[in-house]
Amino acid sequence: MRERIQRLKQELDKRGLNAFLAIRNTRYLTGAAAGKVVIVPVDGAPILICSRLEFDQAKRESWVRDIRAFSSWRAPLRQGERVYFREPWQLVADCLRELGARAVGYDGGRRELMRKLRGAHTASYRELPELVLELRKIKSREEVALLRRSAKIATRGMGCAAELITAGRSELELAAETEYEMRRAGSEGTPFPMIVASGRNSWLPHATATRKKLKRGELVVVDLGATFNGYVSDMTRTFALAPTRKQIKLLQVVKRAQQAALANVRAGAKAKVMDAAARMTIARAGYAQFFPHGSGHGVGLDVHELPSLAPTSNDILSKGMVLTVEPGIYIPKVGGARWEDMILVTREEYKSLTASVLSRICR
Ligand SMILES: [Mn+2]
Repeated sequence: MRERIQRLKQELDKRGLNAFLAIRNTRYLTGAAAGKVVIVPVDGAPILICSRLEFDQAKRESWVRDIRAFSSWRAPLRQGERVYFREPWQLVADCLRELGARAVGYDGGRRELMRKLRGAHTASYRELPELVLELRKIKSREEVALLRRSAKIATRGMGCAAELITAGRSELELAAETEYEMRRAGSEGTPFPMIVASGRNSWLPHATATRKKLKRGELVVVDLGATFNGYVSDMTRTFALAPTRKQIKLLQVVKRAQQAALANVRAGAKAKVMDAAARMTIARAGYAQFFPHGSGHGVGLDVHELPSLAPTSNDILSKGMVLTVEPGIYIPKVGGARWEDMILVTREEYKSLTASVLSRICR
């Protein structure tokens, strides 16, 4: 984590900035889930700013020594509490003044805080969200280990969902049982509301889970994720209950499209080439108009990170990236199918972090 700060400092130096305010990347840079802003000066130690009620947690979680808490009102303090009776933006302004920062980069977000900060400390502020996002693209070994654990829990959840796919069960019942199983297996929570989309819900790519019961003749899209030490996973399988021929074809094409994308993974390859391979497979089957999203995305502390696997992407794959590959086809009145795995890009190709859960796809 100190290395992340070092690399960020190099980027600041290159751009002639004195300091960087990270609002969206506090956990990545400091290790603290608690924490509002981290100030990284180009020379000197980072300062982590949090609310008073997060102070003890931030101290426990972070390697950063300089932790300062704010409180909007004056209150009696316990011994050892380092609390400034300031608004958050005032405390940030004080820190920047103390550092003599005249050129400050920041990672976006919190418009209100930035507006007030501009009024409280005069400096040139530059919004540079890509600075930390670029660093986050490549995962360290420790991060890969956590993502592997997270993916393993997701795979276990998917195994549970696979067992429960039966006509008569509701989408919500399936989601509840699966989430319970993942919690038991060590997940800190779902990074997004779990999707169980059956029948007419299956062709809505962003459906969640409803009281609707599964029926024969339906496709069921299950998209879920787990969280381990903050690192999330993302995996999708599509199940079929007494499917029609057309539904089976849909499933086969989507799996083939994923294989086509995966065949293009290696360090140095363009991300959009993976997407194009999946898109071409789907187009050849006559379904081009039914694939409205990208073919995948990076995963880390957030469920959608760089690289992006879309036709407009300029990302180049590198060793150490962790990403999902998830083509989908959604045909109204027929069904929706999506197939998603998480992979680690290696020098020559990739390693899958989610296991297959191939048995019992069709009932
Ligand atoms: Mn995904």
